[in-house]
Amino acid sequence: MNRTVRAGAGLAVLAAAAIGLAGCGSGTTRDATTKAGGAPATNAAQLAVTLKEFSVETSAATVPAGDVKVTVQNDGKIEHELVVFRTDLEAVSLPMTAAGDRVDEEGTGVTHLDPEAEGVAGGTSKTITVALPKGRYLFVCNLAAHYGQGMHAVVTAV
Ligand SMILES: [Cu+2]
Repeated sequence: MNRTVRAGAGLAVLAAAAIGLAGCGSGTTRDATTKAGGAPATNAAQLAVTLKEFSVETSAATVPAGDVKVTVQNDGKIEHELVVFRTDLEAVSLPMTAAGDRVDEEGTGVTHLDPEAEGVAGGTSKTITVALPKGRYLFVCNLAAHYGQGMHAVVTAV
């Protein structure tokens, strides 16, 4: 008897949570729709990044500071990714992990930014929007050994 009562109460709680989540979700969607018609979408600068074995090319070396919509196109045959670091270090001098095959995303002299464009398969693209305050950034593919083989580019936000 007690078990039945508890199970019933549990279901009621779950149902309430589900309703709460649904309500929350639709409210968020409405907000997002409203905002999409406003300033953020039109204000975001655009940058095209092309990845391949083994290079990172950007459509511009300089972007306006602020939100930047980055379209990451993988023109290579293998998977790549795009990771953005704020840094004043030379393009080939980023701190490396102990294994020595990747940039240490927590390393000294670099600040790792989110989001990343991860797991971009050959021949596909992903789009991310990154907030870039005025400063110097390195766009890197941080899959094992890819940075070391030349997958990096400098972008300056002004
Ligand atoms: Cu790569």
